[in-house]
Amino acid sequence: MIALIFFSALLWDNAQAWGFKDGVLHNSIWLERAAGVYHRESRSGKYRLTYAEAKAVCEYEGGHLATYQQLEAARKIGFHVCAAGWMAKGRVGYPIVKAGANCGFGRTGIVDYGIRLNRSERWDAYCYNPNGKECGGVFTDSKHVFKSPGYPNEYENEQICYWHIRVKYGQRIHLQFLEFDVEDDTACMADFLEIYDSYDDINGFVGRFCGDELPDDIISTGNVMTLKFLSDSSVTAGGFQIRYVAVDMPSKSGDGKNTTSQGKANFLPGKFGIM
Ligand SMILES: [Ca+2]
Repeated sequence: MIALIFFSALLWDNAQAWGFKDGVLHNSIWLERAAGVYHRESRSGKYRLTYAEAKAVCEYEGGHLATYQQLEAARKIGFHVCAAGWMAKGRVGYPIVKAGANCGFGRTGIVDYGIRLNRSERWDAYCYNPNGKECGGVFTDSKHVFKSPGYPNEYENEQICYWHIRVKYGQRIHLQFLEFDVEDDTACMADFLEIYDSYDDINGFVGRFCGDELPDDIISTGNVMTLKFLSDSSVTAGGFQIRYVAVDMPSKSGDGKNTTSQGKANFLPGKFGIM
C-alpha cells in the first residue's frame, strides 16, 4: 500500500514536470539533458569511427559520448538523425522523431542496437557537451543566432556541425544570413553549409553554400530545419552568423507570395508542419 502511494506520487511528479511549451512536449529534465547532445561523423564519411575513436572525437571537443538517456532526452525535443552512432558504454543507436520507411524501420524512438561486443565496429558518434553548443545541437527557441565555431574568429579545419531547429507546430522557420564567409570553390566541395527543409540531412535538401556572398533568406515549409556545416583539412575563412525566427504560416490568400516583410526570401512550397 505504501509502495502504491509512493508510486502514485512519483507519477504525479512526472506529470507535473511535463507540459507543452511552444507546441513541443517539454520536460525540464529532458531539456537539461538534451541541451548539448550532438551527432558527429568522421570527416572521411559515415560509419568510420570505432568506439575508441568515437570517444576521442567527443573528448577532443571537451565532451564525452552521450548516454542513452541523454540521446532520448534530445530526441524528445526533436533531435532526429538517420545514422547509428556510438553512445556511452559501447552502446549503438540513433534517434528517430518522425517515422519513415527509409530510416528507423518505420518506428520512432531510439533505434537501439544494444551494447556492442565488438568495439572495432565502425559507426558515427553521439556526443554530449553542454558547454560546446557552438557547433551543433537542437534548438526549440522562437529565435536564435547560429555562429560558426569560434566566431568572430575564423572557423577551424575539420569541423562538422549539425544544427537542428524545431519551432512550434504550425510555424515556419525564417533563416536570415547576417554574415557569410566560407572557403570558396566552384562546387562548394571544400567547406560548405547545407540547409535541409527537414529533421535530418537526408531529406528536403535546399542548398549548399560557400563563398562570401550572402545567400537569400530561406523559409521552411514546416516547423523543422537542419543546418550542416563542414570544413575540410585546409584553408579556413571568416565564418558566418545566421539568424532564425519562427514565423506564423502565411494566410492562404497570400501563400507563397507573402514577401512583404521577408524581402527576397525563398519561400519553399507549402507543406504541413510536423507534430
Ligand atoms: Ca577549408
